[in-house]
Amino acid sequence: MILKQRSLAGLVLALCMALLAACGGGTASPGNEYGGGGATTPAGGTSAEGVDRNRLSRELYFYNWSDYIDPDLLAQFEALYGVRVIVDTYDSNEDMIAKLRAGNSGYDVVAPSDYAVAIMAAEKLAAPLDATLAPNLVHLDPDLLDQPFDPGNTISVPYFYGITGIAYNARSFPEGIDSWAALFDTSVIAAYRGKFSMLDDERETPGAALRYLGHSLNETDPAVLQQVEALLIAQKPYLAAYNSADVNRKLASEEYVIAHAWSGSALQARSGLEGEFSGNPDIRFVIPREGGMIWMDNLVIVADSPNSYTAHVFINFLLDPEVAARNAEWTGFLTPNQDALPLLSEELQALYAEGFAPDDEVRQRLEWAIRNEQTAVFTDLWTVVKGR
Ligand code: SPD
Repeated sequence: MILKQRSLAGLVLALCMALLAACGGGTASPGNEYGGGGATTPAGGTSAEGVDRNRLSRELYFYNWSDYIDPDLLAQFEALYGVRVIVDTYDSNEDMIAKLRAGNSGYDVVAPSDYAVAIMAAEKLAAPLDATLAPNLVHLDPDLLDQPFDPGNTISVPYFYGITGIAYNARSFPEGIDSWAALFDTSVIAAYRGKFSMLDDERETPGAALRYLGHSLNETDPAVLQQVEALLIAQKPYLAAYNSADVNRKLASEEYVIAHAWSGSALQARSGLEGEFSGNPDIRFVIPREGGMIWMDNLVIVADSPNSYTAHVFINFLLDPEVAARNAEWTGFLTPNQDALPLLSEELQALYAEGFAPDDEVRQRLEWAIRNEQTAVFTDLWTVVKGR
């Protein structure tokens, strides 16, 4: 697929890494679930780029959202540093945080969304970030740093951002979609009963319902939340599932004709994922006129990570503009790396312009989820809705 094309610079980088691995004379390391095994550890010592190889662990455990890192980058990282990155995946901030709360998770790096960074900070689940170990921070867009959920970026580094709206198949909806009614109005959704999904997410799905009803997605007035609960319960019999895991695949295969989706997942449905599934050229993405969510996922080192130094090196690697651009091409999400933007392919930029990224007009209709004492109520609301 076009999104997986390698730039010339990327090819050169990969060749250099392969050469380094071949000449390193280090120990062989096994592959992981993404492949990429068999690379050799480069010789020890501190490299020219300032990494002290003697402080690197042999493995790093990355707990990440599904379909959210180009597997080739893991192989590149292993070839460069001799560190095998093991990736486990989750599909909601709450699932990830529950694992960390239990303690001894074994994970080194996680990717919480904005409001979830605030939860991790409050519960002391994150390790301090040492900016001197991540010089590539200079490549990030300053407008996306120093956010209210982590002033000064003391524990988090922007990874990707995105928007949440409706992905649909243009052959099923030739007139297009412009309202959340397409997912909530029971007189409308009856026509595609069992062929659509909502995100399995305690902030996203009540948030979409709130915007449909004309409210902020952070509204916590009990009377309004009663309406949200009623709307979501009325919708349930028509849903195929609450699904945050493989909406991309099910839209691409046309098992779903429409879905509540993250922008990058929708773009994956459109373009496919190399080695995983083929894209579907009829997939479109829209932020409904009532508005939707904007969010940012961030790299955070887990408080009890024994591999904090290696975690910093991994984060710094992901912040390299060439690496960040490749990752954005693969995932379809929006990179906060301003020096990666000129490296993005024309094909990806055309898809962004088509609606898979917000323009100035759409940005006016987007809202961030905020975490405070009041919004904690969404956990209870979601438990009630899921239990019905
Ligand atoms: N498949 C990757 C999905 C990343 C989603 N980020 C979470 C946004 C939460 N509002």
